[in-house]
Amino acid sequence: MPEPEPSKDRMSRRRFLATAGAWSVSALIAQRALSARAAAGTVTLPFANGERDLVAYPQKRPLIRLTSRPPQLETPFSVFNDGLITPNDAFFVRYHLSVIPTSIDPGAYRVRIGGLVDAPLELSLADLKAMGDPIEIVAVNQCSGNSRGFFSPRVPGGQLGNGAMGNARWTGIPLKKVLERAGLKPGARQVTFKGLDKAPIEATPPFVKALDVDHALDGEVMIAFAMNGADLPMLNGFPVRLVVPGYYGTYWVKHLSEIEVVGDVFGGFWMSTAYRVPDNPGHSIEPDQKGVKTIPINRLNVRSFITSLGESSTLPAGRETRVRGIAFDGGQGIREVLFSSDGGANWQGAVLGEEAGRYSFREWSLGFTPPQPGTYALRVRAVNRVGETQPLKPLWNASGYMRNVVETLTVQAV
Ligand SMILES: Nc1nc2c(c(=O)[nH]1)N[C@H]1C(S)=C(S)[C@@H](COP(=O)(O)O)O[C@H]1N2
Ligand SMILES: [Mo]
Repeated sequence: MPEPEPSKDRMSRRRFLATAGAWSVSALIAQRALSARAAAGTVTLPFANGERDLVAYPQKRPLIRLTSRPPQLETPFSVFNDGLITPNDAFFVRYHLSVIPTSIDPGAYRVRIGGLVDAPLELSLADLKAMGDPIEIVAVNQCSGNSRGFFSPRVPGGQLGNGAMGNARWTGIPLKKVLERAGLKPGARQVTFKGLDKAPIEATPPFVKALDVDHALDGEVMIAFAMNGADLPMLNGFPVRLVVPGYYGTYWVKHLSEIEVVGDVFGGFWMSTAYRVPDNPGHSIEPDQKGVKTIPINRLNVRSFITSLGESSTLPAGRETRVRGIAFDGGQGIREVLFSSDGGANWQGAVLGEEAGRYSFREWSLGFTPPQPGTYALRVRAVNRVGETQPLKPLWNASGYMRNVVETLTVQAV
């Protein structure tokens, strides 16, 4: 057996490797952010102006590029049929501000906790990891605007297909532990989160998000340092990000560097103006409706997809095909998934796969035998444990958030 290295050397060597890795990654990101890269191919998302390049960024396989400054990348939908966990190199990327961190020295990294606390803290990654046993939660990170490109009438914003979501096993320290160590002062009402990315001009509001104190202390919201057992990819928030199980991705602040406890409802742009939805059960309005009260977007609604077949797939008539897909919600867990092969006239229950946790994608499958050759309109509709389900007609809002209509896939039996 090789002699174990003295721990100090081992530590510095590991740190060196991590830093060197971060540097080469950063150089590549900077380079690719600034210059157009040759695409590895193109895809056409199924709506007008849906042509996109497939581009490989550092630590990423070729993904569907929505914008290049900052990089915004969507996961090709076929990835969701490969397994319940979305691999790190296939995980989507969303940024708002164009100055993104391109070199992070994990040894020098600090997370600051201040505001209405007894003792402001400055934690290194080592401090954070030494705070106790890490927790692990499998959870879906989905962008509020996932599927926005399907909105009709169309709305401004990133015209995304269905790939601005992913399911990963997140490892980190509960935010509760960190806040308890700092000690909350009386009057603490919300906790705000900010990362390292910025806008090129001062006037653009920094990307700061907020959660109520009770939510921040629920023991599940975490400062995550690993994703699927590896360091977070740079583009997904290296070295630490907030993970808010069951909540839309907008709260999952990447490159988390500042946590502040505040005594009011935080009024920053990204909470008080952006990322708000109509305050009604479907979070929807009529396209011409004005003056509706809004609230900050919060929990994921119920969704389900067929992943093993695509639009215009063919399958054999008179023979069974195993149809497969995923379902998820904001954390109640999926109770059942219903399948229809006749556009929603008749429904039957699918078989659910094992539950990897109530925030995870849940697999479903069922045997489907098209009785004769022809066109079949396949639909799936999930129901969660409190009976919430997906609408049969699309709901609409002006930001293109929270699409969860029952989708229809038209396939041919031959
Ligand atoms: N620092 C930082 N964190 C951020 C954002 C951002 O612009 N900056 N965007 C948020 C939004 S809107 C989403 S959907 C998720 C996407 O996470 P991902 O890029 O790891 O897929 O990151 C969130 N965290
Ligand atoms: Mo998002």
